[in-house]
Amino acid sequence: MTHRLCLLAAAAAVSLLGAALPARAQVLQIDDGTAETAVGVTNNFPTAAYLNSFQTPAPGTTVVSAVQIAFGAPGTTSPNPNGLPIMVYLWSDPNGDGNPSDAQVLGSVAGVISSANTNTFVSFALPFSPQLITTQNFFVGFSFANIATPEPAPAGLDQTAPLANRSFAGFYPGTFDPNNLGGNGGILAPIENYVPGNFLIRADLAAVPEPATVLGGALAVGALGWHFLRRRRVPAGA
Ligand SMILES: [Ca+2]
Ligand SMILES: [Ca+2]
Repeated sequence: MTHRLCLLAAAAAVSLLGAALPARAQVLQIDDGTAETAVGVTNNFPTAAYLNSFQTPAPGTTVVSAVQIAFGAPGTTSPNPNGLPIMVYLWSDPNGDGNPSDAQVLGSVAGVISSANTNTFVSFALPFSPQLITTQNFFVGFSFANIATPEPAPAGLDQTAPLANRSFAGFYPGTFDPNNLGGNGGILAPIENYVPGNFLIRADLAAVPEPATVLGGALAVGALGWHFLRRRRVPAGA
Protein backbone atom coordinates (compact mmCIF):
# COMPACT_ATOMS: atom_id res chain seq x y z
CA MET A 1 0.00 0.00 0.00
CA THR A 2 2.80 2.36 0.97
CA HIS A 3 4.61 1.49 -2.23
CA ARG A 4 1.50 2.25 -4.25
CA LEU A 5 1.06 5.60 -2.54
CA CYS A 6 4.66 6.41 -3.28
CA LEU A 7 4.17 5.66 -6.95
CA LEU A 8 1.08 7.85 -6.99
CA ALA A 9 3.07 10.65 -5.36
CA ALA A 10 5.80 10.25 -7.96
CA ALA A 11 3.23 10.43 -10.75
CA ALA A 12 1.77 13.56 -9.18
CA ALA A 13 5.21 15.13 -8.94
CA VAL A 14 5.87 14.42 -12.62
CA SER A 15 2.50 15.90 -13.45
CA LEU A 16 3.22 19.03 -11.43
CA LEU A 17 6.63 19.44 -13.00
CA GLY A 18 5.01 19.06 -16.40
CA ALA A 19 2.58 21.81 -15.49
CA ALA A 20 5.38 24.05 -14.25
CA LEU A 21 7.41 23.57 -17.44
CA PRO A 22 4.80 23.28 -20.21
CA ALA A 23 5.70 22.66 -23.81
CA ARG A 24 5.56 26.09 -25.41
CA ALA A 25 5.24 27.20 -28.98
CA GLN A 26 7.92 29.57 -30.17
CA VAL A 27 8.08 32.36 -32.73
CA LEU A 28 11.32 33.04 -34.57
CA GLN A 29 11.73 36.62 -35.76
CA ILE A 30 14.41 39.08 -36.84
CA ASP A 31 12.22 42.19 -36.85
CA ASP A 32 11.11 44.60 -34.12
CA GLY A 33 7.46 44.66 -35.26
CA THR A 34 7.60 47.91 -37.20
CA ALA A 35 8.47 48.38 -40.86
CA GLU A 36 10.30 51.54 -41.83
CA THR A 37 10.03 50.90 -45.55
CA ALA A 38 8.81 48.28 -48.02
CA VAL A 39 10.14 46.80 -51.23
CA GLY A 40 8.48 45.58 -54.40
CA VAL A 41 9.81 44.24 -57.66
CA THR A 42 12.31 45.53 -60.16
CA ASN A 43 11.68 46.35 -63.79
CA ASN A 44 11.67 43.36 -66.16
CA PHE A 45 11.69 40.90 -63.26
CA PRO A 46 7.98 40.57 -62.57
CA THR A 47 8.11 37.78 -60.00
CA ALA A 48 9.80 38.27 -56.68
CA ALA A 49 10.49 36.09 -53.67
CA TYR A 50 11.10 37.55 -50.22
CA LEU A 51 12.36 35.29 -47.46
CA ASN A 52 14.05 35.19 -44.10
CA SER A 53 16.68 32.72 -42.98
CA PHE A 54 16.42 31.16 -39.53
CA GLN A 55 18.67 28.83 -37.60
CA THR A 56 16.80 25.65 -36.69
CA PRO A 57 16.57 25.42 -32.88
CA ALA A 58 16.59 21.61 -32.88
CA PRO A 59 17.10 19.95 -36.28
CA GLY A 60 15.01 16.80 -36.48
CA THR A 61 12.56 18.06 -33.87
CA THR A 62 11.64 21.59 -34.93
CA VAL A 63 8.28 21.81 -36.69
CA VAL A 64 7.13 25.00 -38.41
CA SER A 65 3.35 25.34 -38.13
CA ALA A 66 2.72 28.77 -39.67
CA VAL A 67 4.33 31.77 -41.32
CA GLN A 68 3.49 35.28 -40.12
CA ILE A 69 3.89 38.22 -42.49
CA ALA A 70 3.31 41.94 -42.04
CA PHE A 71 2.95 43.47 -45.50
CA GLY A 72 4.09 46.86 -46.68
CA ALA A 73 4.98 49.73 -44.37
CA PRO A 74 3.00 52.55 -42.77
CA GLY A 75 3.30 55.76 -44.75
CA THR A 76 4.48 54.12 -47.95
CA THR A 77 3.60 55.91 -51.15
CA SER A 78 3.41 52.67 -53.13
CA PRO A 79 -0.03 51.35 -54.17
CA ASN A 80 -1.76 49.33 -51.47
CA PRO A 81 -1.24 45.60 -52.23
CA ASN A 82 -4.25 44.33 -50.27
CA GLY A 83 -6.11 41.59 -52.14
CA LEU A 84 -3.20 40.55 -54.33
CA PRO A 85 -2.33 36.84 -54.42
CA ILE A 86 0.86 35.39 -53.03
CA MET A 87 2.35 31.97 -52.38
CA VAL A 88 3.76 31.33 -48.91
CA TYR A 89 6.65 28.89 -48.64
CA LEU A 90 8.65 26.87 -46.18
CA TRP A 91 12.05 25.90 -47.56
CA SER A 92 14.83 23.66 -46.30
CA ASP A 93 18.48 24.63 -46.54
CA PRO A 94 20.20 21.50 -47.92
CA ASN A 95 23.77 22.64 -47.27
CA GLY A 96 22.93 24.40 -44.01
CA ASP A 97 24.80 27.63 -44.74
CA GLY A 98 21.84 29.98 -44.30
CA ASN A 99 21.88 31.05 -47.95
CA PRO A 100 18.76 30.13 -49.95
CA SER A 101 20.44 29.63 -53.33
CA ASP A 102 19.95 25.86 -52.84
CA ALA A 103 16.63 26.07 -50.95
CA GLN A 104 14.13 23.27 -51.53
CA VAL A 105 10.41 23.67 -50.96
CA LEU A 106 9.03 21.67 -48.04
CA GLY A 107 5.58 23.00 -48.74
CA SER A 108 3.57 26.00 -49.85
CA VAL A 109 0.15 27.51 -49.39
CA ALA A 110 -1.69 30.10 -51.45
CA GLY A 111 -2.65 33.33 -49.73
CA VAL A 112 -3.87 36.86 -50.21
CA ILE A 113 -2.25 40.04 -48.95
CA SER A 114 -4.23 41.82 -46.24
CA SER A 115 -3.75 44.41 -43.48
CA ALA A 116 -0.99 46.03 -45.55
CA ASN A 117 0.87 49.10 -44.28
CA THR A 118 -0.32 48.65 -40.69
CA ASN A 119 2.44 46.51 -39.08
CA THR A 120 -0.23 43.84 -38.60
CA PHE A 121 1.00 40.27 -38.87
CA VAL A 122 -1.13 37.92 -40.93
CA SER A 123 -0.74 34.23 -40.09
CA PHE A 124 -0.63 31.62 -42.85
CA ALA A 125 -1.05 28.13 -41.43
CA LEU A 126 0.90 25.43 -43.24
CA PRO A 127 -1.60 22.67 -44.06
CA PHE A 128 0.89 20.32 -45.62
CA SER A 129 2.94 17.69 -43.84
CA PRO A 130 5.63 17.31 -42.77
CA GLN A 131 6.82 20.71 -41.66
CA LEU A 132 9.65 19.01 -39.79
CA ILE A 133 12.99 20.76 -40.24
CA THR A 134 16.03 18.51 -40.35
CA THR A 135 18.54 21.03 -41.74
CA GLN A 136 20.63 23.48 -39.69
CA ASN A 137 18.78 26.43 -41.20
CA PHE A 138 15.50 26.95 -42.99
CA PHE A 139 13.64 29.71 -44.81
CA VAL A 140 10.14 31.16 -44.75
CA GLY A 141 8.74 33.74 -47.12
CA PHE A 142 6.49 34.44 -50.04
CA SER A 143 6.49 34.98 -53.77
CA PHE A 144 4.62 37.73 -55.52
CA ALA A 145 3.94 38.26 -59.20
CA ASN A 146 3.54 41.91 -60.01
CA ILE A 147 0.82 42.81 -62.48
CA ALA A 148 0.38 46.47 -61.69
CA THR A 149 2.02 49.77 -62.59
CA PRO A 150 3.10 51.59 -60.54
CA GLU A 151 4.38 48.62 -58.60
CA PRO A 152 3.12 47.84 -55.12
CA ALA A 153 5.68 47.15 -52.38
CA PRO A 154 4.36 44.17 -50.44
CA ALA A 155 7.46 43.22 -48.44
CA GLY A 156 7.74 45.19 -45.21
CA LEU A 157 11.28 45.90 -44.08
CA ASP A 158 12.42 46.61 -40.52
CA GLN A 159 15.41 48.92 -40.68
CA THR A 160 15.85 49.61 -36.97
CA ALA A 161 18.75 47.22 -36.32
CA PRO A 162 19.19 45.12 -39.45
CA LEU A 163 21.03 41.80 -39.43
CA ALA A 164 23.05 40.98 -42.55
CA ASN A 165 22.58 37.80 -44.58
CA ARG A 166 19.25 36.95 -42.96
CA SER A 167 16.77 38.50 -45.43
CA PHE A 168 16.94 37.70 -49.12
CA ALA A 169 15.11 38.85 -52.22
CA GLY A 170 14.98 37.08 -55.56
CA PHE A 171 13.79 38.65 -58.80
CA TYR A 172 12.88 36.47 -61.77
CA PRO A 173 12.15 37.28 -65.40
CA GLY A 174 10.05 34.28 -66.42
CA THR A 175 8.40 31.25 -64.91
CA PHE A 176 9.09 31.18 -61.22
CA ASP A 177 10.56 27.96 -59.82
CA PRO A 178 10.67 28.04 -56.00
CA ASN A 179 13.07 25.08 -56.05
CA ASN A 180 15.63 27.07 -58.02
CA LEU A 181 15.90 30.40 -56.24
CA GLY A 182 19.59 30.70 -57.08
CA GLY A 183 19.06 30.17 -60.81
CA ASN A 184 15.91 30.47 -62.83
CA GLY A 185 17.47 33.36 -64.77
CA GLY A 186 16.94 35.52 -61.76
CA ILE A 187 18.87 37.50 -59.23
CA LEU A 188 18.96 36.28 -55.62
CA ALA A 189 20.79 38.42 -53.07
CA PRO A 190 20.70 39.63 -49.49
CA ILE A 191 18.27 42.51 -49.31
CA GLU A 192 21.01 44.80 -47.99
CA ASN A 193 22.48 44.70 -51.50
CA TYR A 194 19.55 47.00 -52.34
CA VAL A 195 18.47 48.50 -49.03
CA PRO A 196 19.36 47.44 -45.46
CA GLY A 197 16.71 45.76 -43.33
CA ASN A 198 14.96 42.55 -42.38
CA PHE A 199 11.59 41.40 -43.62
CA LEU A 200 8.66 41.22 -41.21
CA ILE A 201 8.36 37.49 -41.85
CA ARG A 202 8.29 35.17 -38.85
CA ALA A 203 8.16 31.42 -38.28
CA ASP A 204 5.72 29.86 -35.82
CA LEU A 205 7.14 26.70 -34.33
CA ALA A 206 4.87 23.98 -33.00
CA ALA A 207 5.15 23.13 -29.33
CA VAL A 208 7.47 20.27 -28.46
CA PRO A 209 8.12 18.82 -24.99
CA GLU A 210 10.95 20.70 -23.33
CA PRO A 211 13.83 18.45 -22.26
CA ALA A 212 13.71 20.05 -18.80
CA THR A 213 10.23 18.61 -18.27
CA VAL A 214 11.34 15.07 -18.99
CA LEU A 215 14.55 15.47 -16.97
CA GLY A 216 12.63 17.04 -14.07
CA GLY A 217 10.16 14.18 -14.06
CA ALA A 218 12.93 11.59 -14.05
CA LEU A 219 14.69 13.37 -11.19
CA ALA A 220 11.45 13.54 -9.21
CA VAL A 221 10.83 9.81 -9.63
CA GLY A 222 14.43 9.08 -8.67
CA ALA A 223 14.28 11.29 -5.57
CA LEU A 224 10.99 9.84 -4.38
CA GLY A 225 12.19 6.30 -5.02
CA TRP A 226 15.34 6.95 -3.03
CA HIS A 227 13.28 8.47 -0.24
CA PHE A 228 10.97 5.43 -0.22
CA LEU A 229 13.87 2.96 -0.02
CA ARG A 230 15.54 5.00 2.71
CA ARG A 231 12.38 4.97 4.78
CA ARG A 232 12.12 1.20 4.35
CA ARG A 233 15.63 0.74 5.70
CA VAL A 234 15.07 2.87 8.80
CA PRO A 235 14.26 0.53 11.73
CA ALA A 236 10.83 0.98 13.23
CA GLY A 237 10.89 3.39 16.13
CA ALA A 238 14.12 5.07 15.07
CA1 LIG B 1 11.47 48.90 -37.00
CA1 LIG C 1 22.09 27.04 -48.54
